[in-house]
Amino acid sequence: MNINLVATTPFKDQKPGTSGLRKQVRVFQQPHYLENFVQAVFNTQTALKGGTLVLGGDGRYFNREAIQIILRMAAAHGVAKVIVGLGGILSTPAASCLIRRYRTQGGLILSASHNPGGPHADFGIKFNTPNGGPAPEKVTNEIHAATLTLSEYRIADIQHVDIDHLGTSKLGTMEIAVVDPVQDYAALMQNLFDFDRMRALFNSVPFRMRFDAMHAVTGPYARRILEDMLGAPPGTVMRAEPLADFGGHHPDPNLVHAHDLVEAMNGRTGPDFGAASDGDGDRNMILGRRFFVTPSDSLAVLAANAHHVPGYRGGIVGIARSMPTSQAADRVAEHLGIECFETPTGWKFFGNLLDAGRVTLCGEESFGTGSDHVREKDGLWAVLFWLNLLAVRHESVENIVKSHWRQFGRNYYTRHDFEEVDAQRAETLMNRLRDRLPGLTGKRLGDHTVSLADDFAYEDPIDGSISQGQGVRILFEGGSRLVFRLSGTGTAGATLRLYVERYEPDPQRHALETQSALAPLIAIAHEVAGIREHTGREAPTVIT
Ligand code: VG1
Ligand code: CO
Repeated sequence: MNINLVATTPFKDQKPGTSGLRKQVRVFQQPHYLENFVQAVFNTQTALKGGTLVLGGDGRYFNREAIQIILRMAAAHGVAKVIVGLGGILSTPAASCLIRRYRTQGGLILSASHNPGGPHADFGIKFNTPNGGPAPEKVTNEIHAATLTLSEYRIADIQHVDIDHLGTSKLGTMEIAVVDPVQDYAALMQNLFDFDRMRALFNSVPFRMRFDAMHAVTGPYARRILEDMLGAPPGTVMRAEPLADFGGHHPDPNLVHAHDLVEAMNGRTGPDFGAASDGDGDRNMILGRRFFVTPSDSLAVLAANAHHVPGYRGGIVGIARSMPTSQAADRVAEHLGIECFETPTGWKFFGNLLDAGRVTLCGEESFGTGSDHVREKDGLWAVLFWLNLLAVRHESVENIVKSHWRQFGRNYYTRHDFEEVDAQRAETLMNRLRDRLPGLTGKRLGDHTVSLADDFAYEDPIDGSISQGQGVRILFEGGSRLVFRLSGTGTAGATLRLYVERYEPDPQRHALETQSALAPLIAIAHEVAGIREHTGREAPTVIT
C-alpha cells in the first residue's frame, strides 16, 4: 500500500457549528476540503492511530465518496480497524451505539441532519468521541485550530473499497468490518423496551401506527424494528427507502415537512399513533390522532412515565434540557425530587452529565430526545418509548398529554424561525438586544414583568468549562419566557430563532390554540428585538 503526502493549504471556514461541520455539497467537493478536515481530526485525535474508528452516514449525496476518502486516509494514518455500516449507512444514534458497544476510539458521522440533500444541498461531518457523543467544544476547537495550520494530508493510494458486502477485509494492515447498520442498535432497543407488550399492541385490531422515515436513514431501522420484530403491518413505515436527495424534500420531522403524515393523522379514521424522524435519525416527531405533541412536552411526559418502561423501571436520576426547551420537564424533575439541568443548545453539552451519571433523560425543543443508552439524541428510541407507554397505559396519545397537563400545568410553547436573513443584520439585531438587557430587569413589557434578562452562559458542572453567548433570554414573573438565538447549523445567511413560552397552571385554560395563547408574548418579542427593523421580516418562515 502506497501512502501519498498531498500538499494543501488551510480553508478558513472549517469551524464546526452546533453539530459538526455543515456546508453546501459544492463546498465539500472542492479539492482537499474534506481531506483537510479529516486530517485535522487525525492530527488531534492521536488515539485513532492503532485504534478503531466507526464510520457511516445518513446516505445523502456525497456520502459514498466521503467514505472512500476517509477509509483511505484512515489506512494512511495507521488506524487498526474501521467499522463501517453496509453501504456507508449508519444513523447517528446507531453510530453512537457502535462506538460504545465496541469501545472504539471514536467515530466519524457524515450528515447534515435535517438539511436537504443532493448536489445543490448540504453535507456534513462530525467527530464523536469514545463515549459515543459529539465532540465537546474543547475538542472541536482543537480540530478547528488544526485545520488552520495544515500543509499536507496523508492518503493511501487505493482505487476503491467495497462497502456493499457484509464481512471483513484488509486495506494494507487496516481491517475494514462492514456491518449490518441495524443489528446492534435493534438489540439495544430490545433491552430497553417491552417488545412483547408492543407486539401485543400491534396485534390488537384497533391499534394502527404510521411512521414517516422521510426517505432518510431511519427507513431500514424502522422497518426492521416496527414491522419485522414488532409485527406492525407492512406499510406502517412510509417513505422507507433512503434516497441521496431525500426525494427532494427536507428530511425534517415537523408539521410542515412531514405533511402527508400529518394529513393522514388528521383524518377521521387516522392511525392512533404517528411519528417521523429526520435525515440522520436522531430527531423525532410524535403525533396522536389529530394531536401534535410538542417535543418539550414529550420530554416531560417520558420523564413522568419512565417507570412504565423496563429500561427505566428503576427510576431516572436527573433530566437535562437545552435552555430554549420549555420548562415543562423542570416541573416533573421537581415532582420526582431529581436534578434538572439547563444546558446550551446542542447535544454535545449533555455528554458530561450523562457520563457522570447525573442525568438519565435529555431533550431539546428541536425534536430531540434521548437517554443514557447512547450519547446522541435518538429518534426511533423516542418513538419506541411512546409505543411502550401506549401499550402499557391503553390510552390515546392525546389523553396521556392532557392528563399530564392537568397534573403539572401546561407550558404553551412555539418556535419561530426567520431563515436566510442577512448575516450582518442578524448579528446587529442580537447585539442591540444584548445592549438592552441590563435595563430590562424589573421592567413591564405588555402585561408582563421581567424577572431576569441575560445572555445565557453555561458552566459545565462536571468539567467546569464555560460557554458564553448561548442565547438571549428574557424571563417574566409567572414562568413565561422569550429566547432569541442564531442558528449554528445553517449553511446560507443566518437564521434567527425566537422561542416563546407561557406557563398556564389552570386546567380551564389548557385548550387554547397555541399561537393565539402566545400572541401577546410574540408581540413583545417583535417589539423588544426590533425584528422587522433589523430583518425586514414581518413574519417567520417556519413556525413549530
Ligand atoms: C439545531 C437545533 C438544536 C440541535 C441542532 C442539531 O441547532 O436548534 O437543538 O441540537 O440543530 O440537530 P441550531 O444551532 O440550528 O439551532 V440535528 O438533528 O441537525 O443533528
Ligand atoms: Co439530526
